[in-house]
Amino acid sequence: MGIMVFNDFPFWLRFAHFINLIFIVMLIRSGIEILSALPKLYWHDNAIPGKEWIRFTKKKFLPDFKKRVWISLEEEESFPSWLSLPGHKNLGMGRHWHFFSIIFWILNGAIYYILLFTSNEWQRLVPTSWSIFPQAFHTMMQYANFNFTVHGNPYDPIQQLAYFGVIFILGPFMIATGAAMSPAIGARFPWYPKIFRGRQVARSLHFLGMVGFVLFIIIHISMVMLTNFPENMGNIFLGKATSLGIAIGIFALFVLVVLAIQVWATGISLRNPRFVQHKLGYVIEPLRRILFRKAISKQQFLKSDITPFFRANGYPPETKEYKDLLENKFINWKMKVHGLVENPFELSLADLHAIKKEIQITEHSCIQGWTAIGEWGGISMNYIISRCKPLANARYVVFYSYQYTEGEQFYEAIHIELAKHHQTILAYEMNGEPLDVPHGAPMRLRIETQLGFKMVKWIKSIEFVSSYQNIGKGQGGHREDNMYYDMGAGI
Ligand SMILES: Nc1nc2c(c(=O)[nH]1)N[C@H]1C(S)=C(S)[C@@H](COP(=O)(O)O)O[C@H]1N2
Ligand SMILES: [Mo]
Repeated sequence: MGIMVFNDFPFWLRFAHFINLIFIVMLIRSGIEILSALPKLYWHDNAIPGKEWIRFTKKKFLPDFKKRVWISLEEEESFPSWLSLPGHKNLGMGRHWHFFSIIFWILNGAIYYILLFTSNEWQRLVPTSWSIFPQAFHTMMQYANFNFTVHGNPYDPIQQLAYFGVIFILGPFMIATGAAMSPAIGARFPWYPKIFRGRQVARSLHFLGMVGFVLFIIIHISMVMLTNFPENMGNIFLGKATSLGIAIGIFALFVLVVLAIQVWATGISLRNPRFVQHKLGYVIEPLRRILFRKAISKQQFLKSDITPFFRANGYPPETKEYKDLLENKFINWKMKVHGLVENPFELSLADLHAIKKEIQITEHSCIQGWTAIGEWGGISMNYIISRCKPLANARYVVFYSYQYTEGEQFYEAIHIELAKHHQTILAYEMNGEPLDVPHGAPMRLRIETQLGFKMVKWIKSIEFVSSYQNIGKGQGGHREDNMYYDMGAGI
């Protein structure tokens, strides 16, 4: 191949680089926020407390319910705002920023790829000969002698390999491991997370990829500053070399812009989370609906896959009403089905047992990050739907719990289409035993394409509604109301 002569960096390339950095910083900080909700990483989907390969918490958490029910909300850590977006236990906010940024990061990346390959710019990045490796070794020796100004076209072999690796390997790897954590994707394509040997491995790899990005950014910026700073700054921002004074000026301005965006996003998330939940939701939600609306669960794990210790979330109900029911082994329990239906009715435990039992072995994904596989036995939501006959204007199904948290009844609303999925069931058995109290006795919801928080435990009643605006704080569920989670719980 002849020697390519490159011109200055084109505007689109410099612009894409700038946009990329803005969103990468956002993704890293919001990702760390998401990590803080379960600051433990595992190599197995059983995610047994104590078996993590790394943890960022000193809190005690026991894998048994003998003395009391430990709930996974107790595992959340409060990370500082300089580190995570927005910090201080705000998983909901972290997720909104992460998903918002990912849309634009991928879009920017896609445009960048297209322009790269429709121009000759790709030839700066993509090595076209194996000689790159001996050359890189040679360059390494020069680096070792503190000679960092190795000339390339414009990159030296080490730079070329590093940039190629980050752009064409690490970037796609982060998308692939991120997608493997989605319960909707894993439910529809159970083989997909298996490529990574499960969601916990994907989560661990996603974390290591983030560490890779951070290291790359630190080294990249250091090298830009240590090797011919004015020329580099000029190339990155103006497309051509410039003087030291101007270089320092643009660098300072650039750092300021990135910082200002971070400070603003952090502040607004802490001060007005509802605003962020709604505004970012407008962007994220339609896309999520297009991607996941049709996704149904095709999971069927083996009995041997069942997780020995299945975490619980949410403390069991403390009300007298529930305790009385429990004392009488739920003989007096009656679940009410009502709202926009032709035929409201009530169900007792005896009624439940007379209805055809569905059994499924599925993987549970808590929004905080842990997973567990369990076998669930119960009745299909389609039974409820066919029996109560929802009216034409019934769009959502609301599940109310016996449980109250700080005076508010736990509930979650789901779209009626979701309720019709064949693996959406009302479970009264877990792993072949009657459902125990920590996991939702006498009956809990299972929706296998969603995150755990939608699966209401200790169910008291079911209501069909046209809108959830007048229920609770109107956001579609207790967690959406109080923790600003996103109602679309497929990722
Ligand atoms: N009533 C009620 N249901 C609830 C919760 C809760 O706090 N209260 N927590 C949810 C969350 S966040 C998860 S991950 C699952 C956990 O189910 P498990 O306790 O059976 O593991 O229950 C969901 N259902
Ligand atoms: Mo959860």
